[in-house]
Amino acid sequence: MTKVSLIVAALVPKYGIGYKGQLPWALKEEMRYFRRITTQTADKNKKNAVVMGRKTWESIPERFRPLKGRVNVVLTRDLSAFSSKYSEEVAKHGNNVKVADSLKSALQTLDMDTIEEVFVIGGAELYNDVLRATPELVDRLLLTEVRTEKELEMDAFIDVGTLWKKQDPQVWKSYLASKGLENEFSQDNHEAGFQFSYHIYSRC
Ligand code: FOL
Repeated sequence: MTKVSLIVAALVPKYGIGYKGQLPWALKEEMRYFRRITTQTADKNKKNAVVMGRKTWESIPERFRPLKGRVNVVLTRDLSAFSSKYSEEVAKHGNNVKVADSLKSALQTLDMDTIEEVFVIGGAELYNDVLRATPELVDRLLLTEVRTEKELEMDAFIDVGTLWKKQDPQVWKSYLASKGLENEFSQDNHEAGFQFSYHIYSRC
């Protein structure tokens, strides 16, 4: 079965990722990293896919939805409710939006001859389900560690567990280089009262 990369930005040490259905911050450079990493391919004839839960789809501003240049797969338990609610968006973007009721069926839906990398992009329910139930489907975690002095309210957390080990910065650098993104991003970033750094975790 196709493997996936999980990409997430989380506030350490509690791994908070969201509040009231939205990201707890607006970090332009971090969002650029998300967009570039999930869009860029080594093979120009292929696209990447982003798999997300229904609430994450709804959290993305309409003007950015579906995420462009990527095949979007939305997971929902109620396929017909989603299809009727978003029929226009889905019709307009035909091939770029797919709906599935589980990660496994999402992966079966994708034509992997034309897809380079599949990213799981959240939210908390999907991340935690995948990490608990099918960690073997996950090749790597692309985890942005976010730090701040601010008192932030959070109501969504990821449970990384003990199965994952942070790799040396070299591993992150070679992953970026494999996409032609070397030197585009620095490890140590500061924006709007937040500090953030990019990491790759692999299974122990
Ligand atoms: N992973 C990381 N590292 N950072 C994130 O912010 C993140 N966010 C999600 C999943 N994984 C993440 C889910 N939330 C957009 C909005 C919310 C969102 C994911 C994507 C979005 O609008 N993206 C546009 C870029 C918008 C812009 O340039 O401001 C895109 O094209 O990717």
